[in-house]
Amino acid sequence: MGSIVGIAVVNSVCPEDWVEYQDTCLLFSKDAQSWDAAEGHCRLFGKAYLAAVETAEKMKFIENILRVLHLHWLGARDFIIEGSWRWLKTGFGLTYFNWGPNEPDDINGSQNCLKVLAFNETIAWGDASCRDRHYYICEQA
Ligand SMILES: [Ca+2]
Repeated sequence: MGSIVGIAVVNSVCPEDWVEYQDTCLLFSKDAQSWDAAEGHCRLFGKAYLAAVETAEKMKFIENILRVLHLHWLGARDFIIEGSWRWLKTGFGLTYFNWGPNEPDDINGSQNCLKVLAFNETIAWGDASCRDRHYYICEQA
């Protein structure tokens, strides 16, 4: 009676409310901001930046969380050279892509920020006006 059958030791390296992914911590925001404001908010959270998704595995991880959430900003833009998307995290061009159908479409020539959202059943990427206010994903190395 009353024996202890197991003790779960929570040993996450991430702050409260952040989720651990490999060597990084991810925060899914509870507020909606423009891309620039979102980036500023991530910076306020220590050494965080808008999240980069460099691999299909990481995208899968984010997808599983986003199935129940709204669309979010990710940390890439093509505002310097149209169509040349770069991660804020590294400054490097994207080598992995996960565009949704007919994306990116650069509507009105003014969609230069990366969002992740649901296209019917699929979670994928689109471009959006950087001034739009969306939830966002911060990443802390
Ligand atoms: Ca664009």
